[in-house]
Amino acid sequence: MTRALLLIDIQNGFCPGGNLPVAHGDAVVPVANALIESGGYDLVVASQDWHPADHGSFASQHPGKQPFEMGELSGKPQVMWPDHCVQGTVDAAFHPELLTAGFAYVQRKGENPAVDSYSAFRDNDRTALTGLAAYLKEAHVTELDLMGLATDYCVKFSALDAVEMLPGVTVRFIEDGSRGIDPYGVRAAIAEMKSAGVAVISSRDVLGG
Ligand code: VGL
Ligand code: ZN
Repeated sequence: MTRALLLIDIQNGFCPGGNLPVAHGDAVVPVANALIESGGYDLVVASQDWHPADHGSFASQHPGKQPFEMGELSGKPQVMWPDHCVQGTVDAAFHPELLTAGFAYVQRKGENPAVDSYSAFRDNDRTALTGLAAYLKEAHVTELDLMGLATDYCVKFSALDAVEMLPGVTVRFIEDGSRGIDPYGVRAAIAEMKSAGVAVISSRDVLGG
């Protein structure tokens, strides 16, 4: 059995003070750190939203569009986001208190300006793969727990892709280690993950006590 922890987008941009803040996004940091230090995982990997400054998911690239409105990107419906997690900026850096030193692998995503990439495994158009599935297969991961930001976007799409792209791997979503953008979206995302075969667990299930 090889257990991996996948930390999704625990970056300044999604924490209070960031450009696309998730309510209480920083509350996931102590949960991640406790899990990292628990010894419960053979490896810890992370994803990082990593956009060029002119990324097509940014409302700023679409004249007349406001953040959080629906728009289009490459002919497909796309939420217009505030500029966020621009490559090399503080907004794109991991939260400063996150224990990153032991990360075995970091998967950056969202670098193609013409397509968004919520999932850490592939672009939203489901054609371009990141290297994450190949990495986890190579490492013979059999149990994958994931958590982070945001539950209703990048965590959900990563969990669904993990089930689909890593056959035979047990995928679990750590609910208290995640926060979402929209409360209704979070509930729907959890239901969707469950029906896809993702187990919903608490960090206590890993830490004990
Ligand atoms: C995310 C919206 C845009 C996320 C990333 O990490 O959930 N959401 N980019
Ligand atoms: Zn993004």
